[in-house]
Amino acid sequence: MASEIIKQIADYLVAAEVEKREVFKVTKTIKPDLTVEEAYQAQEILVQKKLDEGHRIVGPKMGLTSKAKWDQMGVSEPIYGYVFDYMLIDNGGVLPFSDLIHPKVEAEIAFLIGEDIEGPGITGAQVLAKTEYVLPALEIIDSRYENFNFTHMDVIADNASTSRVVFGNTLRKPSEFDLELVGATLSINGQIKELGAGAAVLGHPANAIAVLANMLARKGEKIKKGEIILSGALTSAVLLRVGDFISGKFDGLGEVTFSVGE
Ligand code: 0L1
Ligand code: MG
Repeated sequence: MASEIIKQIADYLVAAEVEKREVFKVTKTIKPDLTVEEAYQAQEILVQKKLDEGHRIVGPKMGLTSKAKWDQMGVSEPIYGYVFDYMLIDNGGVLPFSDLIHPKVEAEIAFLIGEDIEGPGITGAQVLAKTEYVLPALEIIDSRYENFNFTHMDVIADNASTSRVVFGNTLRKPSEFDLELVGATLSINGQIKELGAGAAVLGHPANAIAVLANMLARKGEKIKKGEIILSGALTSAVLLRVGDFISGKFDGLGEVTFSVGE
């Protein structure tokens, strides 16, 4: 049973998202000694609030999946959050900037899950065997914290900065190619800003989904058939501005685009 202070953290972060305003990190304002377990409790309350409002979960997502990010943040484990239906933007669509605080975009590979995946002990190979399709995606992250300034615990409570997602239209069987070798470029207004490969995500994007299954198992949950799961960024995240046209091009998986409107 979550304490009042954990509920207060969830309320604080939901209000920041709804009111589109940045806030100081909760480890500064509410609970300096917040633990990882408590941060996930706050995230669960935040997720439940969205479900109670009638929103639907598209799937969990993985974040902080590169060694470089772990070293930067002094952690050694990725985090997860949840993507909801209201966060989806059509491929080629428009992201209204005024809906968000300070959005950034990153290129990812998503997994459409064909069979439930229940940890512990799940491997990347088992994930691939239970994946129906992979597809390209652009994730728009929008930390509710001032200047994306947070600790590992803060960002977990903030639903891993999850904000919007654009999925591509090309669905491929994962057996058709080597996902760790899939390259991607992220361009803004025709200029390549970032590039990367699937191997940037824990050596292979399927490994990130395996880690997710094993993390969910700690609280008796599993990855479910039909979920579409972001596996983590192949590229660094790039700050967006009104008027930007964003294109992510993925080897063998096509292009994903959107524009930033007012
Ligand atoms: O999807 C992600 O990797 C975001 C995780 C949180 C880190 C950030 O907001 O930069
Ligand atoms: Mg991401």
